[in-house]
Amino acid sequence: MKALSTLLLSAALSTPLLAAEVQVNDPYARAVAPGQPNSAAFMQLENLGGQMLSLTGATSEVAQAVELHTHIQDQGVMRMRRINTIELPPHQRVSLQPGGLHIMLIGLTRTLSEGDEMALTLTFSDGSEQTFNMPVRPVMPMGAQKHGNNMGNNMGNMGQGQQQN
Ligand SMILES: [Cu+2]
Repeated sequence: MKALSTLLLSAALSTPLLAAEVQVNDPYARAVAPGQPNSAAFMQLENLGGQMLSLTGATSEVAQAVELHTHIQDQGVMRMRRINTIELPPHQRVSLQPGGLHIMLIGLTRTLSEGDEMALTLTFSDGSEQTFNMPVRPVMPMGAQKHGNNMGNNMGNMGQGQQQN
């Protein structure tokens, strides 16, 4: 829970106005090898309020574009697909995790190495924003520790299907 308290503190410092009633838990970004163009961020989003909300976008200085993505099964193959929103039902926790919903960091402007930190800003359907820092750490593809074949590496092949993640 140390990460959470650090997160809440940094969120409080960076957003003086009361943000959406969404609590961000355990955010982290995928470490990628130098030169890799893309990465992804994961976290749990908990809508503490009684109103339906959704995540409508995200930005970060570490990437030229930030998109909301999910994975779908397409004829037995996992593929990433861009989505416009991630719904956050009241009093529920939504997990963004490898192999599922995630925040795609496209066109990295710097290397994301294990131990780094990066900032991310989330925009919600009520117009509010939250900016917070997250650690960069290794994220293994589901079920395997294969090198050099993770989601970030495969973004350029998005139309061709994903074997990992
Ligand atoms: Cu993606």
